[in-house]
Amino acid sequence: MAMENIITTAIIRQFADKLSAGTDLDVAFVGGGPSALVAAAKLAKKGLKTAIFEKSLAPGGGVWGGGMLFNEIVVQENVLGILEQIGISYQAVPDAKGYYTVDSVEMASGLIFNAVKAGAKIFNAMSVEDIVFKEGRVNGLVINWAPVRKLAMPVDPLTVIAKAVVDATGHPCEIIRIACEKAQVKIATETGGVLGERPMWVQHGEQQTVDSTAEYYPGLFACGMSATNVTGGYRMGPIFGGMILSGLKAADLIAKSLASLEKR
Ligand code: 48F
Repeated sequence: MAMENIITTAIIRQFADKLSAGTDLDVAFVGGGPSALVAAAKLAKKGLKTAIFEKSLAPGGGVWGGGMLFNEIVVQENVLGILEQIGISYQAVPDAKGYYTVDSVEMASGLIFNAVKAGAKIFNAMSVEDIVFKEGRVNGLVINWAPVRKLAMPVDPLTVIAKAVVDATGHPCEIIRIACEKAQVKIATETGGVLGERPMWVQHGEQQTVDSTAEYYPGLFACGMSATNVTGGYRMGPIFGGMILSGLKAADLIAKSLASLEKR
């Protein structure tokens, strides 16, 4: 076989195997921002079949750009342990006890590497355009190549089945909105719908992100900024402790929920 054919068929076979395995999951994340990367790593380490579908070429979401493209982010003391486990370094902010800066490229690449090494599969350049909804439960995702969506090509999507779906799409909370609008479900908020994000208030935003991380409908969870948006929380800008804690909480909630599903 020509060397060109060897390379081509190796890639096609390997990717086909990976994608086939990724169509029947325990947990499917929509979006590969920091909260999803942390949650997916924790779930994969527990032995759950976990994948992230990310529409951009590079997962990492809002981490890469730091604050206004100054590629540094801020984290708080209570997440240093997890950064140390991954091997991500940080620097104390002078005169602000408990706050640290992290190089955003190191943070994004560290979180991605950690998730992949834990066993989570990441499918990049793949856009989630719908959910699988049946028997009163969110059962999976409808996926397509991101460029296909961008170019509005009339190409039918494929489907992923998952016991738990996580909206980790950040500010737009796209998947919860799809559930409300297309499946016409009432989610677990005061109004039964998305409350929408409030303006900047750093301390409140950080805590609300963690508090809002929840299962909003059977089979449908939200973490990170998506959860904040669903519950009408405040935004918080380039401080990321809340995203990491939200990811850890999401992993615990999902593991517990799947364990109770197994028992039924
Ligand atoms: O927004 P994002 O980084 O997720 P997050 O974990 O973190 C938020 C912070 O980055 C930042 C912040 C920090 O304090 O406020 O905003 O909540 O990443 C969301 C990811 O989801 C992808 C998108 O490209 C981004 O990488 N995404 C959004 N919609 C889709 C999607 C979709 N329909 N299909 C696939 N990926």
